Amino acid sequence: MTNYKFPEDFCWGTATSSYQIEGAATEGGRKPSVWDTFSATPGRVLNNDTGAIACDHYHLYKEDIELMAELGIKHYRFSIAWSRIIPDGRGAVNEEGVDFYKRIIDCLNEYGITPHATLFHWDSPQALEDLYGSWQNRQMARDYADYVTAVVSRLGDRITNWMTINEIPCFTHIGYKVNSDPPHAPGKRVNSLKEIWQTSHHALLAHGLGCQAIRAASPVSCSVSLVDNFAVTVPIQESAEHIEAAQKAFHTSGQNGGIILPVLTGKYSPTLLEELGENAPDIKDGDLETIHQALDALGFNIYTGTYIRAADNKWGYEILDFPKGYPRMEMPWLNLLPDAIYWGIRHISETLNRPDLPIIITENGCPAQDELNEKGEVIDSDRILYLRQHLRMAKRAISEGYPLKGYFLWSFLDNFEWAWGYQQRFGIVYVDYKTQKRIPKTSFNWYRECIRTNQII
Ligand code: GBH
Repeated sequence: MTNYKFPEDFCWGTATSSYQIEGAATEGGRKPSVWDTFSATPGRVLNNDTGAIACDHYHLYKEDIELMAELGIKHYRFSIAWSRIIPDGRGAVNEEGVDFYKRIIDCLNEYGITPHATLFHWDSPQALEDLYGSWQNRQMARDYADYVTAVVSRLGDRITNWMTINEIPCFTHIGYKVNSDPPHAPGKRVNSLKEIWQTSHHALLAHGLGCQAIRAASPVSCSVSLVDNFAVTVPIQESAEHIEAAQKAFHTSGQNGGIILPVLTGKYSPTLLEELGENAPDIKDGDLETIHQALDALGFNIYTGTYIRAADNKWGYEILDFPKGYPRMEMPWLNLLPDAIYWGIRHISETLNRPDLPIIITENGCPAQDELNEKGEVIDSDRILYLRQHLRMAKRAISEGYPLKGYFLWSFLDNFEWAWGYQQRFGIVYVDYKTQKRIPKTSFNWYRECIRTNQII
């Protein structure tokens, strides 16, 4: 029989982020983030939805954590909102905001659920956008590091798993790119590709300074990681020439050459820099050393991938378009490609030659057209299909000896899906936004059984 068992110490979890679930946008001393401003601007978010109330997790966190305990997760990844901790972005710390996260962490610890905190999941203080254009300005990295020091010096006695930043390409490249669709906050058009790459360079610096700040402020030894959604190249056939093609393509696919490469190898991809020419970001002396910090793990957010084949051209590979009828989940970009979870892990270990680096799947999941049936259930067998196939490929990576240590399903609850508002549901728990009632979906029961038996069922 095929063995679908996971290692005894495998970490099963779920993930969420602050702006997507908390609500209480004006409570507890919080001030606006760029996402509050962006979603309040008509036409920016589908149906003009905003995160002002979201899942009201700010008030309902106890019930939510109780439900997590019922699910049986031993790990939970959430994010901390900068604008709760330092509402003006820099300067005075709002202790009431800190207290909210103390309550969350204490409650998780009571249930034996290990907290993992992402220090930045896109909701940067609006004040810094107004003051100096947030990620357009190098000062943002220093202000981020001060915010990190404020958090870790206050919460470091209760939590030891820190993730600096979630998905740099999203809030930089999709936040500032001309005509990006759908856009991300602040949704500002900058004039050149160089300015876009400059925003992600500043975010890389923030990550590096953030790592240093965490280690300096933590009262105990802790784990520090980055969460990235690097682009995954999948060989169309698993034969030597196509695997080699996928490896070559990995270095410059998506934003890989200017994000995951500098973080893990200390260098931007030379091919990317050459292609960018005068659009390459300004890199000051010492920046790459700051960015290339030792990490305890890499967080890998994985939803889809790209097929590659070997080609007789100057690159040695070709990126294959998806055919029109290719199977997709409920998002235009979400092509079903479970092999990408395996290849992503393998590319870090093998292609970037970092077999030493433990990998954690920090997000994996999909939206579905979830509906309550007459029995009041949500039978999301499409989500189970998606998750099961991905876990099988994750297990393949483990069986082949790659260092995959954990899996956080995105997401615990249906939530505010950025520019898609509430239309897209990613949860394994259904949220009735009118009543804030939580209804576990069929996938919740399936995942609970996987966790309980430590295998894919
Ligand atoms: C993650 O990003 C986020 O971390 C999380 O907050 C979010 O809720 C979750 O995924 C689900 O979306 O339209 O072709 O330009 C996902 C990564 C990167 C996927 C940008 C969509 C745009 C593709 N996203 N990508 S396209």
